[in-house]
Amino acid sequence: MSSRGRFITLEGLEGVGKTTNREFIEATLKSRDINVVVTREPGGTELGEQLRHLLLHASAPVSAEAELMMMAASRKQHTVDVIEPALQSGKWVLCDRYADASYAYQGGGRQLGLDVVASLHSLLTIDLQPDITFLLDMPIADGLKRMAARGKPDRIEQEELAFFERARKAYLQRAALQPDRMKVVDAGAPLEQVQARVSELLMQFLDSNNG
Ligand code: T5A
Repeated sequence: MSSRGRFITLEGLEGVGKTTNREFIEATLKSRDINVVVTREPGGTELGEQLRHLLLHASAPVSAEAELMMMAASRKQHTVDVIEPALQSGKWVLCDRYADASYAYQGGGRQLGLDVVASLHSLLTIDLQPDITFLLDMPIADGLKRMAARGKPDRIEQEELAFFERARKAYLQRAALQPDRMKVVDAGAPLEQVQARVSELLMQFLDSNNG
């Protein structure tokens, strides 16, 4: 039986460079002959992608609670259908956002509270923890400026600055509580510097995980 794969996640607010760094990490893992499944949340399954469309483009109002439930529904399906089977078969999984995003955006940003997010995850038995999380962090206004260059904002990107400030605070508080897993990277630096830091952290992780 192959040994269990590793679960790597990328987190951070809008425009911090998750997609850019996800591609960089994927290329590094592949150069080491690591079989990696690349996926994202919300999304990653047919149901999850349909929920993602609703979450980002719903024209009718979405309550904070409904938003959390839809994120969690996407996560449960994704975990059961894609992430767990891949890890169990020895593949590594690289995921653009996972549960930390719900603590940040719904717990912090929407002010539902971290306990509510934790209770829902517990109820749904979503207890999988990433082995390492890259939290890309930078001032919110700078990330939103990067996103603005890409066109029309989606439903969540249209939120007020205070919403993102609360989400950023929740991310950083969570990282402070779990420093071994959550690695905060300064995403406001030039891309070469960001990738040098991501690379350094990834190499340390690979060295300690036989990658
Ligand atoms: N959400 C998600 C919740 O509320 N709760 C949850 O539980 C979950 C899972 C998902 C939305 O859903 C919310 C959070 C989000 O609002 P998304 O598409 O995953 O949406 O999130 P976005 O943050 O919108 O992701 P993007 O793909 O749009 O942005 P990225 O990936 O962070 O940024 P990226 O890599 O596309 O880079 C943006 C631009 O900046 C440039 C890139 O070239 C690109 O043009 N760039 C840099 N420029 C200068 N210097 C650097 N260092 C740069 N790095 C990248």
